[in-house]
Amino acid sequence: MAYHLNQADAAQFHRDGYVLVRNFFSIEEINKLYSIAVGDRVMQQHATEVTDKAGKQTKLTLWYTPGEDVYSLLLRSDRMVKGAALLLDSNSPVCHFHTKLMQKEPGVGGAWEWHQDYGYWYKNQFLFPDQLVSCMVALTSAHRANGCLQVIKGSHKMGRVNHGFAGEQVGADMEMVNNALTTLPHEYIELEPGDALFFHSNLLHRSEANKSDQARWTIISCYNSLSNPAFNDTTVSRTRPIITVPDEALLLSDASAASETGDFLRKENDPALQATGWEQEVKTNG
Ligand SMILES: O=C(O)CCC(=O)C(=O)O
Repeated sequence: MAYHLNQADAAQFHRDGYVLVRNFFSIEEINKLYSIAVGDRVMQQHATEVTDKAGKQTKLTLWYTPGEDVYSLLLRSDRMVKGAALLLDSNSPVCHFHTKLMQKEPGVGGAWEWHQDYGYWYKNQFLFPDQLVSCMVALTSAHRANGCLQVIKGSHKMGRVNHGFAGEQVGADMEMVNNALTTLPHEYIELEPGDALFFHSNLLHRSEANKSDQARWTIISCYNSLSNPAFNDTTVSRTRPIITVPDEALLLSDASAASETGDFLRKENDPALQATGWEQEVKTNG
């Protein structure tokens, strides 16, 4: 039986800005997904490299509309969508903004600078940060050595802080980050495959480069409520309630790799990335 988030989880999320669920997906489920992901040609073709402040690159593949592939069976699963529904500040249906396959490769995978996701999504003109939530699911172990996520616990309560440039990334105003670091706990979120971290769009987070010889791969799905319009965003999946699949689907179905017809990130259409000049500098593989 898959675990479903409950009111105690929601209370933790509202207090800390995140809730960590160990073994949210089983090892069998993650093994199946990860073994497809590492050989997924379409995912690699649509991967994008993002340069951090130190000039290191980290790789991700981002897409919007969920389909029938193995990743979609994870992000559309009852446990994920109901979890998001419980945490979002709205009773309207849950939609899928986007999902990213994060591929932080051994030795080369770069850092993510301190930011709030809403630092990016404000530029898409989403109205309500409380109606946006992300869920990171670990596909490999994520430890300090290979650049696990770090968060400032409770920082979602600060509201949105200003963001500027940080390499090709959007980075939070470091004066406010340092203020937060002197006031709130700084946590390293170490994950094992199958662990899931739901986090608020205003939670300050970062991660370091992968200096180890172990890959650090995760999948991050971002959900919004249908009642949260984005006035500077042309993507469509965020306006369509997710059609959920049973929790068993990921394991039991003949799930496939990504489809050539998927709607992957097109940087020139993404206001958050345009604002950083990303679209001119980023290198797309394939
Ligand atoms: O993968 C990571 O380490 C961080 C990714 C991240 O911060 C993001 O996608 O917003």
